[in-house]
Amino acid sequence: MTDTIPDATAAEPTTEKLALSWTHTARFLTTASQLVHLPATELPEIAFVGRSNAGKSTAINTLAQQKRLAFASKTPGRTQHINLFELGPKDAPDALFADLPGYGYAAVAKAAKLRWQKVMADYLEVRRSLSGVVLMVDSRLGLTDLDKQLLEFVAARVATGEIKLLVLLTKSDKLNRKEADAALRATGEFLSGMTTEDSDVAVTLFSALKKSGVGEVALALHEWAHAPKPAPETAEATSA
Ligand SMILES: Nc1nc2c(ncn2[C@@H]2O[C@H](COP(=O)(O)OP(=O)(O)OP(=O)(O)O)[C@@H](O)[C@H]2O)c(=O)[nH]1
Ligand SMILES: [Mg+2]
Repeated sequence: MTDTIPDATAAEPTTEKLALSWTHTARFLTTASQLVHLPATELPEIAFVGRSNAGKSTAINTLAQQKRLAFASKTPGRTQHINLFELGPKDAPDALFADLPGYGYAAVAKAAKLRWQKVMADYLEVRRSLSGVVLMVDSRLGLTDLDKQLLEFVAARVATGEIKLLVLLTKSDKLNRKEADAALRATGEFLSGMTTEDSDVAVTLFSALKKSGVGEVALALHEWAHAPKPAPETAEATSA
């Protein structure tokens, strides 16, 4: 493994290897239990969201090729705060990953559950730097009602391309080929309802255990983080 950090300005096309060396730079930045405590940032932020136990923290660790960057656990509800990770060169970070608390864990007291669902919804609504959402869905369960509610929150900004969306069907090592195809098809059908000319929406199988889908996902996130941002005037002009 080299320590070379990919140069966003390099002319050569980004390969999975380059993208993985970029995700490998992920380091802990800060943790916040409330939105107001999150640092304001101009860096594009990619949020990892999904039901409790869907594999969000494990996916971050796998992409970063680090064992204990984000805390993964057999106990659902492990991630209770919004944890931010910074990526890119140390002196010129170029993106943030946000590990969000999972939703839908039945054993959490109702008040706590509602509180976290609210934090989650508020985060998706107010976080200006949010440029991508990675929704982790247990491939054996598929999209649940809560996942669909979350997608509703961001649908308008996904349609305009302001927020990019990637659904990871996690723990795909637990499925056989036929089940994996069926899971991909069902999720793809739902997502086709959110897809427009301007949107960037995709679904893919992912296994931290088998390390499958890791390179493709790193590449997609690298592209999101390094895509040129349209100037606000241009965005207004095209919507007028
Ligand atoms: N077989 C298999 N198990 C996985 C995979 N990814 C995660 N897991 C397991 O699923 C459990 C939950 O993983 P986490 O990454 O902690 O899930 P989370 O979504 O961060 O959970 P919360 O923080 O509670 O919201 C752990 O026991 C992981 O080892 C995978 O690709 N394959
Ligand atoms: Mg977690």
